[in-house]
Amino acid sequence: MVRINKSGEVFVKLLYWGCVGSGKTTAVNTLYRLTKEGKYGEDLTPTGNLIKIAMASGSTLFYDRGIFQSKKQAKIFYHVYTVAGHARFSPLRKKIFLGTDGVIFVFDAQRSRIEDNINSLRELKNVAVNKLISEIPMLVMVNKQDLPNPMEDAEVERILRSERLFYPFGHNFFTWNPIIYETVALYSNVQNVYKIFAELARRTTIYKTRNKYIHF
Ligand SMILES: Nc1nc2c(ncn2[C@@H]2O[C@H](COP(=O)(O)OP(=O)(O)O)[C@@H](O)[C@H]2O)c(=O)[nH]1
Ligand SMILES: [Mg+2]
Repeated sequence: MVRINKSGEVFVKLLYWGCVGSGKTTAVNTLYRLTKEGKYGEDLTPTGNLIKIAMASGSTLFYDRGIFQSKKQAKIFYHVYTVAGHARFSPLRKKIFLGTDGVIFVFDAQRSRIEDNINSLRELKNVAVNKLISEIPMLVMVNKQDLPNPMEDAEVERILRSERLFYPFGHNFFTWNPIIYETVALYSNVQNVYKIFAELARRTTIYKTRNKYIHF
């Protein structure tokens, strides 16, 4: 939940979720580098360093966490987390999800990973108990577009529809359907990493206002 302290600072919690190895940590690393360099006139600036708690393999052990501050609205801080994707860390993911204001689901675009992606998506749905899209904005990365024969956004949209995470035209939530971004999280070849983050931040702010006045 968005928290505000006495001096009016606003804290927003955003989460990258997805199966092990889909590119969550890489995406946050790249976001950190892009915003730190500030080459592209991004609104965000990182405050402090990224905290990464990893196994020897480089795989996330507990979570990664970074804090980004908005330059335009200096009182807004985004606390960004990634979950550890290994199946055995399911209880931990549930804890990290608590209080989340927005989610980026990271699909691995490699076809060999379809089942892992879907299992991870189902776990997220389960943990979020019907709040995705209706109360918690969600966007989707189809990551690793630089690898051969990647899954495309239209294919992922079909999966979201069959998981009931994509509302039909005319539905109240239609305009809040997840946007699906084809991405490359690697800094060297980056594609859409900042764009998706900025859109999630934007939606989170709108949802906050909306949820205050509109009850579902
Ligand atoms: N080719 C390619 N590799 C990627 C991309 N994103 C991440 N990776 C690689 O995938 C592996 C797992 O990435 P990581 O960020 O640790 O995954 P996480 O488990 O979701 O945090 C690493 O070797 C990354 O370098 C991408 O967009 N393209
Ligand atoms: Mg990781």
